[in-house]
Amino acid sequence: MLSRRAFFLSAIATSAATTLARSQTEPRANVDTNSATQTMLRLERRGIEVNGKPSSVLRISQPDGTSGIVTRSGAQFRVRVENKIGEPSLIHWHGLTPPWQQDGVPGVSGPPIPAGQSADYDFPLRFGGTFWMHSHQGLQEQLLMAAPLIIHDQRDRPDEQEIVLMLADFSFTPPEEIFATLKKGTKMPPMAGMPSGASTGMDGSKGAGMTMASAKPDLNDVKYDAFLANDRTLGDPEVVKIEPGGRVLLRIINSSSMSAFHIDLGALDGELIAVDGFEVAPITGKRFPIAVAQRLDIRLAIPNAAATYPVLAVLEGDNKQTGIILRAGNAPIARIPDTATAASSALTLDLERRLRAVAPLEPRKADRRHTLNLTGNMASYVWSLNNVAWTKDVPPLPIAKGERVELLFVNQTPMPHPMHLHGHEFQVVEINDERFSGAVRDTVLVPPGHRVVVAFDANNPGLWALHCHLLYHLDAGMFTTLRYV
Ligand SMILES: [Cu+2]
Repeated sequence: MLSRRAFFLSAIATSAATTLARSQTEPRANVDTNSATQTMLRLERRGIEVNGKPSSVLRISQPDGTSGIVTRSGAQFRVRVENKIGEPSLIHWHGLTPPWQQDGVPGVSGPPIPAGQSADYDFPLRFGGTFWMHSHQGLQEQLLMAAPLIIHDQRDRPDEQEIVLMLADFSFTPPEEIFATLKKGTKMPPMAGMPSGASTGMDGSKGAGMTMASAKPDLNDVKYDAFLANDRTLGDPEVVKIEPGGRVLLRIINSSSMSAFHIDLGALDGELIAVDGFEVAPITGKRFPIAVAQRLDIRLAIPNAAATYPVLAVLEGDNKQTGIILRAGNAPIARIPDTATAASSALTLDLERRLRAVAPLEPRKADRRHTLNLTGNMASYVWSLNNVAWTKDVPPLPIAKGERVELLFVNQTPMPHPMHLHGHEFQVVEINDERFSGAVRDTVLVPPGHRVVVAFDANNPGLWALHCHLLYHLDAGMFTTLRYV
């Protein structure tokens, strides 16, 4: 019984904020029911087959079967979520900036939607881009309770074919069992027994001086049965028809619970034009890293000939891969193995350092800086921020409306952590003590031993989650909140 979500949700179930937020989650009084239609999203159970074996998972889809939502910048996000999975759930709109009561974090933004009930959402969409939605309840995300949330805007080209590529990690083992196994520590991590108060990175080094060669990060602590691209493996991949000589916009979403990848475009050069929905000065390449919860928008110019172009995602630190196949004309489709010829390295910040926001934050001195040491104990699988594993009694980080706030993430553990702030876009402004005007985004990777600073404007008052997006780290306590009015 206790295995489910451990203390994370049981602790917040009784939170006082819960009752307050309940009525505010359903702002029906403000809804102009005449002028805009409401999109229905159903949370449902579904069966899928992975490598020929059936499995029961979850989904977020419209009554016509469409997964997630495609909408436009400037429109209202007017949605009703119906919970038909027979247990409580709540959906987070990852990367959006709704009023805090509609952010979809159980016990922080509001209570979960009880089985058989629904909740309404209604807020304006401030910007466009590639976003996504996922359950923030317990370990439901591991059961593929995630979907694209695509917001078109003036950047989209009418002559461009849009292709969404959702990546996920999949296991036939129930998530509660995966979590229990992690807590038992049957896997021998390099840092087993590291005390939770340890203040240095692995091998004692810290910050910029550390190289990946001297300090092998601890990756992939869950052994997955498959990696999915749009719910399929390379044994039976999605084949997308494209025009020879045409243009393609790949919207890649890493909805994995725990897995980071290198996108491999093979023969094609891609132009990276946005990360986490926000425009960057274009960067051309064939390989792009994507951490958990991040998104990449990549433009492709397709050569004018019949051919197939696999778009692959290779697991970091491993050779397992997944992907889809773009097919121009009637080219024959070759089978792609689900292991790459060479293992992929761990993700680094090499690309992050090169990214430059097209619309950076206005230059301004920070009014406040919070340091968040990313801490944990591999052996007992307790993860924390500043050595505090989150409970509802942890006080929110204080900030004030109108402030420019900086968050300094210092990773003192041997694992990389993709850090996500809710309700605000932030800008990456410093890596290992070097300032620069980096990407605007909502999730940033902090590799072992690294120091990353992000800046944001406190322009959306409320109680907001800030956490590692690795599902089992988040559930184990690498989570906190910040609050302002
Ligand atoms: Cu983490």
